[in-house]
Amino acid sequence: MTVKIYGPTASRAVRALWIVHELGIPFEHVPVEMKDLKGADYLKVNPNGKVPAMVDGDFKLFESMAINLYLAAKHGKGGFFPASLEDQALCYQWSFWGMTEVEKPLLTILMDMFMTPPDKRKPEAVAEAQQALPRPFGVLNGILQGREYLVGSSFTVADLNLASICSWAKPIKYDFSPFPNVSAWLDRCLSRPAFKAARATK
Ligand SMILES: N[C@@H](CCC(=O)N[C@@H](CS)C(=O)NCC(=O)O)C(=O)O
Repeated sequence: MTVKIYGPTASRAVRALWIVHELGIPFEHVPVEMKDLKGADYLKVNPNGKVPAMVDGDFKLFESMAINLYLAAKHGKGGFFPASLEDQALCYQWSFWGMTEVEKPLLTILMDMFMTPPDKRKPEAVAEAQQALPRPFGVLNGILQGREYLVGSSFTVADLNLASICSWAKPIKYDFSPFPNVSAWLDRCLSRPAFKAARATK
């Protein structure tokens, strides 16, 4: 069964495209345009009118982290989705943590820099977002001390999910100099061929 991934590459859909490339499973990319997300056809796929969404046979799923954890659990080999319940829980932990602690401030800065007209920019919101990031990045930097990956000793869905969120730090040129372990880990994850292939998906 071919998994369908909905959403333009230049959206959070790239997270799901990364994982299908990483897993090497057959997939169909449906690059539904942002202007069509609230149309009746797409609302049947994801009633929230957001991307990404995934369809696997009769099964529909939305939320990027849930899609990736599902696909990793279903197809992950060689520890990409770890075997032990504890290590699986750590994959959920880092995925939820990325969404709750890191995604919003990074997105605030990204949107302000690239999507917001100059007269609509909100320097206070950007300053608040900049202030929020050192705390989680400090936590991550500590966890990554002396280790290459978040869970066990190899690349897992935890790394993929969190790195896909943290990748937004690149276009905003976030200064990782106080967090060298995060910087090295992020470069390690984003240099994977599957991430590059995901970004090149048409
Ligand atoms: N928490 C959701 C967020 C989905 C989301 O907001 N996606 C954006 C694109 S990156 C979207 O569909 N925006 C259109 C809209 O909000 O109307 C996820 O991670 O899948």
